[in-house]
Amino acid sequence: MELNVNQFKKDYLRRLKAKSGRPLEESTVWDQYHALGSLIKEYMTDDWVGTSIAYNKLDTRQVFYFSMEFLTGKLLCDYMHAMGVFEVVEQGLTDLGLSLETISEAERDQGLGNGGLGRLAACFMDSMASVGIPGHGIGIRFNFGLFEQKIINGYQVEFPDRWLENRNVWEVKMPDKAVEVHFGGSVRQDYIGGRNVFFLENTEVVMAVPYDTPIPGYQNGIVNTLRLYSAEAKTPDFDLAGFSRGDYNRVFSEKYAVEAISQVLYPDDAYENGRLLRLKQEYFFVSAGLQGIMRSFKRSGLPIRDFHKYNAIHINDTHPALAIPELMRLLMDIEELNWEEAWKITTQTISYTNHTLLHEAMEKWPVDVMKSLLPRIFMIIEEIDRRFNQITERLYHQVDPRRSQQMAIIGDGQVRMAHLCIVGSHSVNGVAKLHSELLATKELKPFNEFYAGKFNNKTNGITHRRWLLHSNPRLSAHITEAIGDEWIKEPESLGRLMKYHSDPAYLEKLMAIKRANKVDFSNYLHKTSGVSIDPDSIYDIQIKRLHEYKRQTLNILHIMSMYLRLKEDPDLDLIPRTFLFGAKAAPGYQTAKQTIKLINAVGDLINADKDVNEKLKVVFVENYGVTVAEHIIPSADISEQISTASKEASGTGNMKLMMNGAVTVATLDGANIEILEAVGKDNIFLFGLTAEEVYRYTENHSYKAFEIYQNNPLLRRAIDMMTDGTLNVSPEEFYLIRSALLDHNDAFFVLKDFESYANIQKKACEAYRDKKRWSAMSLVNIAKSGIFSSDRTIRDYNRDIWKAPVFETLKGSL
Ligand code: NBX
Repeated sequence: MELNVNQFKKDYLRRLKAKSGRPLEESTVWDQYHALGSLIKEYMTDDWVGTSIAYNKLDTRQVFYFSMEFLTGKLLCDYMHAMGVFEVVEQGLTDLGLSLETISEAERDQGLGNGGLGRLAACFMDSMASVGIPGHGIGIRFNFGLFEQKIINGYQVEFPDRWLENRNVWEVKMPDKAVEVHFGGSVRQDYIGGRNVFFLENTEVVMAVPYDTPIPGYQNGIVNTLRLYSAEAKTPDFDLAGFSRGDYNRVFSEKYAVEAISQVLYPDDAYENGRLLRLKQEYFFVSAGLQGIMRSFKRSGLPIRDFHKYNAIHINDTHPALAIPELMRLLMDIEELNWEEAWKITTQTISYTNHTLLHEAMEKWPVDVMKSLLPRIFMIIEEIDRRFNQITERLYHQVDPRRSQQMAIIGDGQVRMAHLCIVGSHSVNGVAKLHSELLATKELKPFNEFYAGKFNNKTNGITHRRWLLHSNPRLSAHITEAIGDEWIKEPESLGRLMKYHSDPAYLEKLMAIKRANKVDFSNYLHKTSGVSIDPDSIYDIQIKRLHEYKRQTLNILHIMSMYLRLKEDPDLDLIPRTFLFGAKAAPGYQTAKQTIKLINAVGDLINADKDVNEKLKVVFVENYGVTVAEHIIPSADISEQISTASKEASGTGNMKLMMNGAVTVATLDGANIEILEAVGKDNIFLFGLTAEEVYRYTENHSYKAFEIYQNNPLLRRAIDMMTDGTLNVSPEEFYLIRSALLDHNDAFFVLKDFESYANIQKKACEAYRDKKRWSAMSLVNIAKSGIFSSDRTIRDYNRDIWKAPVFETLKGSL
């Protein structure tokens, strides 16, 4: 948009006064943030309304991305970049004696996600709008996002994330678009007009009230929508009689129970806890979202039989799987289509992404739970299952009679949500080449054989606008200076940086920028936690959820072994190194919580020991999340991507870090393999077992962790450090970690990969000594990161799966 500094200042001062009731001099930072947010949102309004009018007028095919999680983080600066007003606003605020940096810190992170899956959804929102695809998000407006983490005495302690306590400037409540969602009750069946008709009776009704947030594309005038539903008790049924009888407790506890649905995000990533409330959440937003889509589709006057031609619905993992039976229900019970018609529309509308191979993360719901919470939905699932079994039985009963049972949607008294998704959609994708291949050839092999062509790969990506343009302004400017700013819209043109591969001046500046970013981060860390780190040390970063398969344990055991070596030989020639961890553990995941304590205990020991603390430092950053990541990533030298091969579906932090010039220490897992393909083996440090080897060891039970413990003295001493009193803890403190490694044969091959990890770490340090070599490696990583932009990912999805139109702009279509 067109905006000059004077106009902005005038608008802003008026807005600040109106919103806060105070003049600038008396305003608080929060007043200043709130006024700025509300003004920016207003600047966006015409485009937002215009976009939705244009989509309707053009009868555009639209994409709806259903996700339990949207880990958006802060929005202010992203919005300002998208609208092209960043510099003007920054200048205007400076003129007024204010600081954009301070003001933007007042914004609360929208932390409605656990990790990769939720952040991916947020990146996709940005890329759909920027690429020009009519694509919207549908999810839940949780009152509490992922818990806030404090480290107290080395332990993780969880606190509620009250992100809405001072309101959310970006959202718009849409009460007229609220819909009813029904739970429980029973199904009555009638035969009317020659067909079976189903009615739900005596249900519990919950109102789903949408709150819309604008998602502006990058300087293209397109503004899509993220619609999050909040659960409210239905007012007319709110028991007034009970209320007037003075039965307040019951009345309020019912209201409370209804509203519990959108209270809090479940904090488990890669693990299904099977709570009833979780199933309620899943049906709640899926049903609301589909009813909303159906309502606006019907308003367009287009025939219901063409529903799939105008709507593409994508489900982010199995959490929104009930979209399949719910769409069937709406088409049959409300729109009066028959089964075959409804099935054709449903399967052609829905597509599904799988994000994990871990068995404990596979969603399964007991039949009796599903039946009593969602009786009509369960009937439909049973019928889908029955029809599917009929086909597979006919096909396989001679060759492999067990196969149709294996493939069934309902089995062992449970509904297998992944199977429902595969059967009820027209596309199933994994999130990196290796992951998609393992899905098709191992975990879901029978389905891949049955449905030729349904399985495909869509390698993940990240929005380079947030993760480079916005979070690393120095590097962005350095890039633009060299190759122009086309990369912002066409990230693969970052490849042009390759011509500076041997340009000493360019590389030197690149290293100077890294140094400056390291200073910035060390200041930030000092300000927020009091910890000092040395910008001249190597910043070695592992930031991600805490999970055994991600192997923070391997990293910390290696650090412990370095400590032991240094104690023996204080003159060991090591480049000073800062190991930085950021990670939240699921509150019920005890082994993960012990790992946090272990990292902190090792940090306490090392950081206080004068023999080693010139060369080693261990830092655990509290409350890791999107904003903290934006501060850390531009400063990283080494990116730790060390999951057990085959376990990390893709990873996306790996992409953010490479894009900011960090060099990766990696196993051949997830998208690391594609990073290797992009940068070449000289620009990445590889180690460890391959996925194939991991499968082989697991299948033939030939791995003996204890033997490695016995035969590698340094590793043994590192492991024994957990219990021998070196750390200031009781000997039982880390029993789960120790016993996972030694008594349960180390399911994640930490011991097996230790030696090759230690070797590659040595190589990485040697490479770092050679500044020229390192800076060239760093440059290659940046230059080759364009394919990991989510713009590329979104274009892939759209080309192969959604097939929505791509608009350069909507100007002129109104
Ligand atoms: O999805 C993650 C994978 O672990 C990453 O490898 C991948 O890059 C990312 C995006 O595709 N999965 C993930 O984050 N899962 C969850 O957060 C999750 C949350 C709740 C739940 C199960 C899984 N019940």
